[in-house]
Amino acid sequence: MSLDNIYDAVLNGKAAAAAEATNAALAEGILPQDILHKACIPAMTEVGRLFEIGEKFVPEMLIAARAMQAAVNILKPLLVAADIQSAGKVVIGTVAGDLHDIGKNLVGMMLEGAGFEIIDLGTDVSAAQFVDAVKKHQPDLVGMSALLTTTMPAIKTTIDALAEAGVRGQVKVIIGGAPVSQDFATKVGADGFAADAGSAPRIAKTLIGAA
Ligand code: B1M
Repeated sequence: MSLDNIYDAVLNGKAAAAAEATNAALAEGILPQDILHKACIPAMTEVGRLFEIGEKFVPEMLIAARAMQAAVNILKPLLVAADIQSAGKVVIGTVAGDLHDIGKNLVGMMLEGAGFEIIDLGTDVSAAQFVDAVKKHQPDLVGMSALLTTTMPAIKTTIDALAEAGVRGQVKVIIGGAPVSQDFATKVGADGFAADAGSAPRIAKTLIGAA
């Protein structure tokens, strides 16, 4: 059955098979939102769970995310046309002075896999750019990634800038990156911390009350 094929293809990181099974499911008349919610998202949730318990690793998570992307690329125009509600909108970026984006991209893909709409600001994103993006896109969440001990303070600078601009109250802030911890998140006033891309969707949903 096509949904099982899509689930297996995403779980095992087979992009071509995921695309083929998605097209087959659509041809069978399965709704795009059912393909997303009953095959793609459960598969990525399982990938995240396996990553959290150490049974999958970063490369496997990346290829699973790419396989899911292959399915989502087919579904996206159909979902937009059907006006499916997203799980929430996330503005995400790597903070000022920091060019590391592999982890941030992975988190973005996992969030997208969980049904979030992602606005990716890229790397070296200044506090002002985050503020402008919040004003422009009105997201539910702001996600910040920092990989350097020297750029971690930019997370606090950005949170402070959101407050100064009067938009801190309208978003939840989730942060992560190798040197970042829950303790640091608490100190700088972030709402949440995710240690890895596997747990990020669960924590993001909890933060906006969509868990
Ligand atoms: Co750089 N680098 N790097 N680097 N680099 C580190 C981070 C470093 C630990 C290496 C080392 O010295 N051992 C070190 C930092 C030391 C420190 O600050 N204490 C370091 C350094 C020093 C530097 C430069 C200063 C080197 C130099 O030029 N002298 C320089 C800085 C450039 C800059 O940013 N301004 C630099 C440059 C680079 C490259 C450009 C060469 C490259 C980045 C390429 C890219 O990202 N496109 C690079 C890389 C690849 C690394 C290492 C080797 C790998 C990072 C990575 O991608 N990990 C790294 C050493 C290491 O970590 N072993 C290192 C895989 C990735 C999946 O994990 O990013 O941790 P990670 O993301 C995880 C979690 O942290 C979490 O989920 C992800 C997936 O599970 N997460 C979030 C991340 N963001 C999140 C956001 C969330 C939630 C969870 O919510 C929004």
